[in-house]
Amino acid sequence: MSVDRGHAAATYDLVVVANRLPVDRVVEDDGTVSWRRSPGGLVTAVEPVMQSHDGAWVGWTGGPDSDEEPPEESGMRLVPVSLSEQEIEYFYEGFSNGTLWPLYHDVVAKPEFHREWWDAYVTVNRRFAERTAELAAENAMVWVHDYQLQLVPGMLRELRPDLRIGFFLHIPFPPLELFVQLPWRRQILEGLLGADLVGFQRPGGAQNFVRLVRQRVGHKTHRDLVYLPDGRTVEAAAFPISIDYDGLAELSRSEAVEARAKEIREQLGNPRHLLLGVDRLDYTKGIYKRLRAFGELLEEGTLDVEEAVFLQVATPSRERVDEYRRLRDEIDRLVGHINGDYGRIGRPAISYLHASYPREEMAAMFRAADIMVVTPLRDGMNLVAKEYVACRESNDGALVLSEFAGAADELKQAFLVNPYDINGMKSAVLDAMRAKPRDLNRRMKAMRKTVKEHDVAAWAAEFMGRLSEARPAHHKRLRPHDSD
Ligand code: GDG
Repeated sequence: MSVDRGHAAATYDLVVVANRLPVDRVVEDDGTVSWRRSPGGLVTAVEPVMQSHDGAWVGWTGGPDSDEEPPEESGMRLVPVSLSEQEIEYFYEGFSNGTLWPLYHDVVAKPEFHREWWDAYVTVNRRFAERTAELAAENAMVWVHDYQLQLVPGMLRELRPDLRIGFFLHIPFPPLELFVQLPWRRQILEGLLGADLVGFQRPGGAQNFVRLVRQRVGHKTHRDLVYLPDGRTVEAAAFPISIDYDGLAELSRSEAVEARAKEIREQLGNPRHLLLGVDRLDYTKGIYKRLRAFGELLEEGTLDVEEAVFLQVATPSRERVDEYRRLRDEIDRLVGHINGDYGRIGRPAISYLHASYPREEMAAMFRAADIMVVTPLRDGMNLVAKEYVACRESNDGALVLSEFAGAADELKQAFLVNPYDINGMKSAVLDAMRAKPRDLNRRMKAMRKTVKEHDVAAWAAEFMGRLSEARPAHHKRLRPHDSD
């Protein structure tokens, strides 16, 4: 129960802690400040749980030195954590996105290790932990999110041993052989072990974590449980994240979206096959290799622009990080080259959009596309694959999906590919183009059923349910005789 609501000393039964608050600060032309709910599944996911609890959300506003508190959103208090310009550079762009992000994604780019980045990571994690410790009611549940905040569970446990702490990692958790490159590997593992429940997208992530804890920290483990010397037990498990299936399916059925989907196809010259890619412009998403595969199909004459057009949306992302600038240049060059060689007047082979769009426009693109191409080199889950499926009311359309996306565990009826195998991707695209409508129908129906049944509300309920069963900190579990 909350105490002194609206007062500085108010406390909450449930506290969500994430790098970003679920709202963006918008300054209008006349200088007035407003807050806009930011797109993203996490708010939708935790909204129902938040409404039945008395909830607060702790996060950064996205700008420097701002601790202005936004108004409540969906019944939860939004509590800002302020970052200085230098912390944005060292903690966010540096350690989070220049060290951990590439290290956790199979080292597809080279992680950089800088001691001053690490120091900022510790400082900012401590700020999040301290703010959360002030806000959580006695025995409250705290749900910490993602790679930017891996030290928070441990720091919070020290400040508040009464709390039930859950942590969910949205990105992959790497195998031991890669994780051990990290000079601060021990501190990160100890940070995570502050939680009662550590959630991952795939079972492999949980296994990697438990193996590391056993081999590198020396704790006893049994299957997905870790036994700590103080008698606490930490559980590691997979909770594959999902989308608001019903909400998106409904939007995609609207007349406006249907009309817009038709218009998009017309504007692209009504090709027989419209291929679509939608990604943040990130080197993990495999955009370059995917477009190369398409370019080769045109080069060989297997396809031509009259029959197939590729629409690629690349949402601007992390533009101040060097590696992202380089990627943008490389893709610009490749698209220019393919369009220069194979496009015709009014008919580029690739329609490349470096911009972000409203939800309705995204739904219209999903409805318009015959083949959705999702080929990350590594991805925690990939929500775009699930969103495409939710928009295919007529059970048509094909999904070409990387084996290395978490979504491949559930979307088994997709045309699965190894995104490093350009020939393999070319064949999968051709298979998808040539598949019989009956085959596509069968595949899409099965995938829609999976995503509908396992939507984001189910995901949040499962995680929270498991966390609420976690033993309180003082409760000692019996240890097994053996560990594995
Ligand atoms: C991380 C993990 C994991 C994209 N462009 C626009 C737009 N989007 C939306 C998509 C989708 C979301 O952003 C992107 O989610 P993804 O899952 O594809 O990828 P990440 O951003 O890398 O997310 C990932 C996820 O966390 C959740 O745990 O699945 O593996 O890397 O919803 O539709 N939305 C709008 N306009 C755009 O231009 N409105």
